[in-house]
Amino acid sequence: MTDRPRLYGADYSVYTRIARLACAEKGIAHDFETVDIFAKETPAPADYAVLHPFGKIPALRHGDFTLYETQAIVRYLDAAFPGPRLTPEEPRALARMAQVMGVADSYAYPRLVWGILVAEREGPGVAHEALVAARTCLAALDGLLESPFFLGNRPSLADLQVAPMLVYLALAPSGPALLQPYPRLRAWLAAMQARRSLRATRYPAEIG
Ligand SMILES: N[C@@H](CCC(=O)N[C@@H](CS)C(=O)NCC(=O)O)C(=O)O
Repeated sequence: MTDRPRLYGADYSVYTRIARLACAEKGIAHDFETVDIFAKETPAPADYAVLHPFGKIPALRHGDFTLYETQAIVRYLDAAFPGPRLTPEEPRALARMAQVMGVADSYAYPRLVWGILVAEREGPGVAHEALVAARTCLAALDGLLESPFFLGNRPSLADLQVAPMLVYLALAPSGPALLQPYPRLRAWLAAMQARRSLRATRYPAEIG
């Protein structure tokens, strides 16, 4: 298949960034079309509902093949394109990768991005329960981290799934204090942020 994949999403979006990171890590040339799902004045184009019936970002088109759900997108990109493999073959490593990605989606995204960053920036502030929930999540991620990467010596899709969430957490007013007890996780995040892929996909909020 020779068509360039086309990714639909927004530069501020955690999940769009995960897909863009997969492209960047593998060197996949692609087209990017902004779909600003939160913009009231410029809503997603009417035909976007065909690409994503749940109205979220990102979505991917590759030739006549379309896909939504970020884990599916990054697994497809990793399997269908050349470049460094981001998925291990060994059964336990593969299971661990799936576990970390599941933890990211089920716990880190709601607890760290919405429960802390968005609550502090836009909401009434962070409730005690939200801080407890965030700490539980960070402790679990720290426990799963096999430095230098989640699966040990090689980066995988697990690193790409978690990094955009922790980048946002670190930008929240209480983010640094929440991360403070976890030096290994902080070192991992700093190393991830130094990677070319993360530098090329920075959130507007990171730039200024
Ligand atoms: N399960 C989806 C989640 C995607 C998602 O939540 N994207 C956010 C932006 S980072 C979104 O589109 N939010 C819009 C909304 O919830 O209305 C995936 O893995 O792709």
